[in-house]
Amino acid sequence: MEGYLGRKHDLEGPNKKASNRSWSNLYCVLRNSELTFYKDAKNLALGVPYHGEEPLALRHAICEIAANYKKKKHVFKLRLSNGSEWLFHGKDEEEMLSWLQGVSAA
Ligand code: I3P
Repeated sequence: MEGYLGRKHDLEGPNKKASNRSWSNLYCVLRNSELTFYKDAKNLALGVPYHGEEPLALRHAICEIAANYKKKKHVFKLRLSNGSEWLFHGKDEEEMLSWLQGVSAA
């Protein structure tokens, strides 16, 4: 699946806050148990990931609704096996839940 989501890097590793903590609206692509980010669909077509980032490996990742995050609605949290944590913001409940399902099943 693919589409735009807001993304915020919360933790770089266990108990280590991410340095860049701002929200970005990114074109997200979920394939083969990996989540890759692009600035937009054109950059996906060109094969150019956002800021040259490596895809996130979703095996052994944990994904759940970010119940503690109160500043936005429709946010879910992804914790990777390396301890890093990311928040993702969907435009509505339905979009958030379909990504949550997709990422959980990956
Ligand atoms: C961050 C930006 C984020 C904010 C974060 C700030 O500043 O304002 O939106 O997260 O707060 O550090 P900057 O853009 O200058 O990097 P929230 O939207 O979740 O508040 P935080 O450090 O408390 O996570």
